[in-house]
Amino acid sequence: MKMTFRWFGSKSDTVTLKQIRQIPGMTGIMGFLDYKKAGEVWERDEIKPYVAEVHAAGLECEVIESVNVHEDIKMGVPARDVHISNYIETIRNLAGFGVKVIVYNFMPVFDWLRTDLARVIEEDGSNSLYFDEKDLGTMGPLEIVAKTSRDSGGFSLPGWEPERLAELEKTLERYKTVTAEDLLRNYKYFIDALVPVCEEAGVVMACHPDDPAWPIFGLPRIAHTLEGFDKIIALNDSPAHSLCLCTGSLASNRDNDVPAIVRHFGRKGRVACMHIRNVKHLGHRHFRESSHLSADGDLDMYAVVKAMSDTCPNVYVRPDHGRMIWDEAGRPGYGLYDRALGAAYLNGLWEAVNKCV
Ligand code: CS2
Ligand code: MN
Repeated sequence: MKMTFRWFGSKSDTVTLKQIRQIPGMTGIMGFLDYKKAGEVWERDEIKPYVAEVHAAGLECEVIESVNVHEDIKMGVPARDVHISNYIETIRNLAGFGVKVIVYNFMPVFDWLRTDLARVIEEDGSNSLYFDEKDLGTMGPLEIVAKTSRDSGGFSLPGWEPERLAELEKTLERYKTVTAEDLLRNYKYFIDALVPVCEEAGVVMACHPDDPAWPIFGLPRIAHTLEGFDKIIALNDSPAHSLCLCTGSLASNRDNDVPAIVRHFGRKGRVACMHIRNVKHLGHRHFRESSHLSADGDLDMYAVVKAMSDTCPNVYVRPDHGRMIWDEAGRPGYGLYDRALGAAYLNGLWEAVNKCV
């Protein structure tokens, strides 16, 4: 396990590299240029200073996240070829600076979705990201986007690029004729084009699950169950076509046995990295994010870490979203304190699991 932390860059993150470096066991970051639009090339002169800053702080930068896939690729329209060649250029550029894993998702239109970014947890006064499908029913896609931007406190949120969402109405309309089968076929076209370049450049593509882990707003979604990921993995046999198993995204759907999913793909050698967080179910399609501790949520973190240790012990890991605690103000889900506690807890589980053989 290589423990890392998501970092949005010195201009955009409330958390500093020095703070990240001081978290016990931290080896690197999962990086992100939060201003890039889906489909744009990540240029060498943008990547270079970011990576140099991370290295100067004594951290590695081997994983990059949210190199977002343009909707034309997911929809499979002719314009996709330009976006695919841009994506390939980005892969080469990132590889040139030592990046080994690229995390992305294949969700139409939306990345993750919540109905409240700061729901107060009554027991202790902390707050966290929250979802209740009932609230969605009354809101609809345009309202939820407006609400999320309003509530984000001015912070950029991964997957919620304003340019992409400005086109929302049009994009939703264009998706009306795209089925889950089409999406899978378009995925194959995309990944088949990337894999030879990845193999040559020494980069692994890691698909992040749909969040929440079921289709929303009638849009096709294919990456949220063991069976769905089996189909995705079968699209291309290369180990360069891999997964980023995000436990909180997967566990939003109670039907998912997350440790079993980790074991299944870990044994196949198709887990490149993991995002680890916990969720607390409050009803049907109604949950909030909890602290990482097993006792605070519905995921058995010991079982998750054990599955990882047994089947994919060398993966990159980061504590995904944390709650806002100790009066911290920052980007929803991405403050320092609770994620640092999460990392410390995961390090403890890791030590215990590996000593108890
Ligand atoms: C994040 C995602 O919120 C999360 O779970 O990990 O936004 C993730 O970075 C993207 O989906 C990857 O493209
Ligand atoms: Mn995640």
